[in-house]
Amino acid sequence: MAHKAGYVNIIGEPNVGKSTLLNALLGERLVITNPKAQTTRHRILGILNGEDHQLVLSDTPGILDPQYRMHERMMGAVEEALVDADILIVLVELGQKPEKAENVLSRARRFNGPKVLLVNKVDTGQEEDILTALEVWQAALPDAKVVPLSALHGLNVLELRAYLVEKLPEHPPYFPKDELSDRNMRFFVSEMIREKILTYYKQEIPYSTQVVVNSFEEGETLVKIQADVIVMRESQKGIIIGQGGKALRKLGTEGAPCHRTLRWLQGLPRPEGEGGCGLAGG
Ligand SMILES: Nc1nc2c(ncn2[C@@H]2O[C@H](COP(=O)(O)OP(=O)(O)OP(=O)(O)O)[C@@H](O)[C@H]2O)c(=O)[nH]1
Ligand SMILES: [Mg+2]
Repeated sequence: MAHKAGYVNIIGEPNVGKSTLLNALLGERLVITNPKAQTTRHRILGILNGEDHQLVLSDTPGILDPQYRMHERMMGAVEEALVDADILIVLVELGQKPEKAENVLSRARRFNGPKVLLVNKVDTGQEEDILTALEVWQAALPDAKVVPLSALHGLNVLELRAYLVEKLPEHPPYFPKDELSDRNMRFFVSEMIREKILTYYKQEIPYSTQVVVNSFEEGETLVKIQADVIVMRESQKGIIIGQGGKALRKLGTEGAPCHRTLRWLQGLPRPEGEGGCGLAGG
């Protein structure tokens, strides 16, 4: 049988669950997710390899009206994802209204290939609300296949994966079949630290922060990381460090399930349970 391969690109408003869906389709926790909006800043590929197919999934930043230079770069990543998509996934969440999703819908209408509109987070609503949502989204994007989804709880994820494989065009693989992403380890390590910053710090701090990884050293059960956390203002530096260095210590030592993901990316066997991340020094 001929090999099938293609780009499946996920777009949607901030916080609707795009990164959660990418992870669910891959069956791995590759990209970071968070209850705070604007978690994803880049386009990130997650590659799902099968014997006779390769799904190149792409996570993108949530679509918004750019207010900063970084937003402009983030929206550039969304536009790029629209250009090379073979199949487009438009992700919305239950409770969201098409009238307020013009940013997403106008981009989806411009796309000519097969498109799937997924109504995510259906675990949060009643059947009646779900049925109504499916109808209004179908009316808003008539040429899309509209499907309810819970990316977090795995509802319709396997079915979606099978549908995407079925719709893939015949094509040789775009990436070597043992590759899992277009991004390197250093990138994922910095993302994992950023995820902790999103979780532990309030207000504007996560949005004013960048992380640069200088080194990481992998042991059997612990990954030791040396990284710089760059902030925009001097006052934010104090907040990141906290009283007596308490906040930074917490950031540096609290467990994140990064060890497993890092080993998975390298094709290494993984220990049972979830390993921790250690940040060396300040
Ligand atoms: N209840 C419920 N929550 C979900 C579901 N999918 C995602 N979430 C939650 O929604 C929040 C946002 O998820 P993300 O995957 O980070 O969303 P995103 O669209 O990638 O967000 P940005 O990168 O900020 O644009 C997280 O707290 C997820 O756990 C779902 O199916 N049900
Ligand atoms: Mg995201």
